[in-house]
Amino acid sequence: MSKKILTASVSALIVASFFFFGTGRRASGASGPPGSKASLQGRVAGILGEYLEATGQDSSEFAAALRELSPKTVLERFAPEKIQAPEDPAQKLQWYEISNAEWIVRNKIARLVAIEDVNLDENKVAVLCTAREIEAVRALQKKHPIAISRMISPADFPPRDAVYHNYQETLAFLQDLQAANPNLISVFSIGQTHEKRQIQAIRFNTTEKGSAPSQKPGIVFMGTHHSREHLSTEVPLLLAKHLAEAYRAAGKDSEFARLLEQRDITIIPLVNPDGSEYDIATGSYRWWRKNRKINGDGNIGVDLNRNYGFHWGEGGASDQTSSDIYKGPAGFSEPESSAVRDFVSAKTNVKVLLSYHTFSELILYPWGHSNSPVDNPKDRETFKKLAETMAQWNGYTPEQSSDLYIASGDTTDWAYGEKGIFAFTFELSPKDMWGGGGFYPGAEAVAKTFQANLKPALYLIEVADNPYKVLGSPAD
Ligand code: 0X9
Ligand code: ZN
Repeated sequence: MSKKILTASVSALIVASFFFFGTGRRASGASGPPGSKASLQGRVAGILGEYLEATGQDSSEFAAALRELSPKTVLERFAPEKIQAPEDPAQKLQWYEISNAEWIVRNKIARLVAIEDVNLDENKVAVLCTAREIEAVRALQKKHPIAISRMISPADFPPRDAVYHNYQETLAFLQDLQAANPNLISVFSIGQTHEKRQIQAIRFNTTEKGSAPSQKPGIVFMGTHHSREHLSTEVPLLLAKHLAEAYRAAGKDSEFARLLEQRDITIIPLVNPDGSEYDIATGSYRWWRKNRKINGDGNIGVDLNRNYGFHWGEGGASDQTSSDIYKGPAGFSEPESSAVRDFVSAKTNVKVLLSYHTFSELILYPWGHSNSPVDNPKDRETFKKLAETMAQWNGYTPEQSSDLYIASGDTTDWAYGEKGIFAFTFELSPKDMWGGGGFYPGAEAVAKTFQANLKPALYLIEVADNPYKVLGSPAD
């Protein structure tokens, strides 16, 4: 077996394994009572079998090696979080609202717990503390007429990952950028999710704002189709910040200012806010992948990267609502994928698109639903050239999506197949589970991964006027 195939197979198996471990409900190939060793082995074998069948790859040697791993080893390698000790309830932080908190009493509270927010008009504060700490605050009631009530915790990342942005923080981040750069930036919603959250977009265009059409060459960056891939929100957020700051810092006649003045750039950092909030809502990650569609049979969620309506429902997508790769009842059945479709369809100036995912350190280009390369030889060469150039900077592996595994209904097949857009999927860091943290690579991954991927993003912005120029020949 060549190293290339082994690499692709390992990546695919890791991802397939997460489908199972992420929900504990992927049933294919299961045998034995749920949770038993036989059941686990059966499911691992089932997932592998499905993958090998879908890709038609001859990986019997690799399959045999994997089947020899004990379920415990599989858990340790692929899902270490699942075997960590449960959290100590005494340490669990909870939000409380304390009213009648005048200045004097606020100072007494501040000596006992962390005051996170103060509402001066209503004389109330929000605190985040343990049950024991709030009892100490309660003792102040002997002298002061304060009232204490529990608040529903806003979904948030565990403290060690506080650098990541939840839904509210993402909106605030974008709005702050707009407020500081009104000539360059506009922020608007491209649609609403099942749970009525906004799918927010930030646009960099020195002349057109909001959803107004533009003649300038367009490019779209997106993040977090998959809930647990939070790093894929952070990288586009930092890209937005970088563009704003670099534009302000650049002289009026600088090359960078001129580039931004001639482009129409949209960044949609959080395509699946319902899923991503659900993933962090308990304070421990839930390994959630899909959106939060109520399927009506007790199973929740559609895989948004199987729901785009181009070759929808072919290989590598499931019709089982319980599956982590459930394709949905129809192509574009979901508000999130439909919002992206409508937004991109309206922007006929878009030539390039990049959808960030995690993880495996790959640069993927169409097709993903088929092993055949794209028909048009010039497009094929352009995809390859763009991917290989970007790979020099981030060190990722450039390849056709189907080399990873066949999957239909993804964003990039639709964008290229229906709209002729040069569309890429980046699988960001880490490269694998061993040492990298998988879907949850920690705070230190954010700046590093952004830095590694800045040049590729700027390059795509630069070539968006005519991607064929990378071939050194005139446009069609
Ligand atoms: O399976 C996916 O949707 C992507 N991988 S992830 O681990 N982020 O879930 C890869 C999509 C690449 N596209 C195809 N292989 N068609
Ligand atoms: Zn993904």
